[in-house]
Amino acid sequence: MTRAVLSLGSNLGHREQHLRQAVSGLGGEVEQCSGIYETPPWGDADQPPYLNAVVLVSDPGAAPIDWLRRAQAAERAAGRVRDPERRFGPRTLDVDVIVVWDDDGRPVLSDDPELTLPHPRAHLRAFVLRPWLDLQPGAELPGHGPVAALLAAPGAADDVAGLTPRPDLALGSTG
Ligand code: A4P
Ligand code: MG
Repeated sequence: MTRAVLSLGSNLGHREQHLRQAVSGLGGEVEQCSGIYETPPWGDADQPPYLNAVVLVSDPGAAPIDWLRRAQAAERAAGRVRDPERRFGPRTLDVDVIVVWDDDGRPVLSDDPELTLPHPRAHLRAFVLRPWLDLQPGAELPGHGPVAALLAAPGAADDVAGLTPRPDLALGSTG
């Protein structure tokens, strides 16, 4: 049994549809979906704005690596094309594994480049932390502390004001 927080992002094509299709194909139980935020591009400014959201998922039969495999399958299904020259460039769908908890509720820690846990850049990203906090107000990012504090810290704090809630859009179930 594992639970996971997955982040979803899209800035090409029918962005909302890409996010919704990803959620419907993750398997296991989608326990909670955050609201959707419109966010300015991070890391590579020369691209369209993103829609971002996070989901809380669980599956009695899923190992941590299974969440990565499912994330990558969702990206392929959205027709994502990787540009090796643009690491942080535009994409129909990006699904990242932010944190995974084991059967006992302990966070899984990994420095394996294939699946690094928690996600190595999550603590810097308002577009991950803000929707996650909406779902779990007491959330903690292992090794970094409370998500609420990270959102107030230099790095993410400057970006929070740029996030625009999109209550006109939804992932399909309520958070
Ligand atoms: N990998 C290792 N750990 C993980 C993990 N915890 N979750 C490996 C997901 N993947 C993980 O990922 C590169 C490699 O990371 C994979 O081989 C995987 O095994 P990728 O999906 O092939 O490449 P990527 O998506 O270009 O890299 P990455 O690191 O996911 O990109 P980022 O850092 O997510 O940047 N701005 C806004 N506003 N919103 C966004 O969503 N997204 C990006 C993408 C840039 N700017 C953005 C947004
Ligand atoms: Mg990714």
